[in-house]
Amino acid sequence: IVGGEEITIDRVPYLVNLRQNGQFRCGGSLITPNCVLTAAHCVYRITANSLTVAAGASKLSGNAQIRQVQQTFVSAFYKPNTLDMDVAIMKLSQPLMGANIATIPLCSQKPDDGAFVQISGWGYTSETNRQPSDQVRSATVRVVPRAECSQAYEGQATLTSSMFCATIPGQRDSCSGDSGGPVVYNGQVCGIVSWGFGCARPEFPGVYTNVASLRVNTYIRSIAMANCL
Ligand code: 4AZ
Repeated sequence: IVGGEEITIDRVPYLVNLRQNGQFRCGGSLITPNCVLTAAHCVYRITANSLTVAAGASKLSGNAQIRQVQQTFVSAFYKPNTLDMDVAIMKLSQPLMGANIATIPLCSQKPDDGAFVQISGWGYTSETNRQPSDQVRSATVRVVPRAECSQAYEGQATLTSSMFCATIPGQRDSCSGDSGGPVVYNGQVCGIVSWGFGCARPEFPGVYTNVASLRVNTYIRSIAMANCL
């Protein structure tokens, strides 16, 4: 997270981190005690048994509750080259519960243009300082109108209906390592950190998977219904 502030995990008890062979990789959101919502690009072509999920600790180095990932469900519509439909669900071997751990409901309506939404994670604190933050951070960013964001990325990347953009230009943004983590609005997870050109560059908003888009929402709910309850 670039800009924003250091927080403690009790402020974002649904935020978890994903590790591959013990090494921090991505964020995620606990949507039921045994399932985590994340980005497809965080788990694509990675074997589930190399992955663990950590919850309930503010610091990456802290005393977290850790669970094995039992199975990953990457959207069949995910396109690795464009990051269209960048959504996956991880089923855990055992439920996560206890102090500073809670689930968050799924969003059903995309936040309006101009709405302030909260991002959080352990990702880079600047584009150039290429290391995760040991302490969890959060920032408030503003949803950017689709036309404006499409124009910003014109000729370089395509904004699909499964994506939306948010930023405080030049000041606050998600960055590498925040991927997979939540965008929260009205107590619901409305976005998944997905991509962007650099971090907090004034001309390039952060891009998020639109949890409320019909295809994304249908996918998440069908996997959750069958595997997470
Ligand atoms: C990344 O590399 C990444 N500024 C995530 C989010 C953003 C940029 C890069 C958005 O995982």
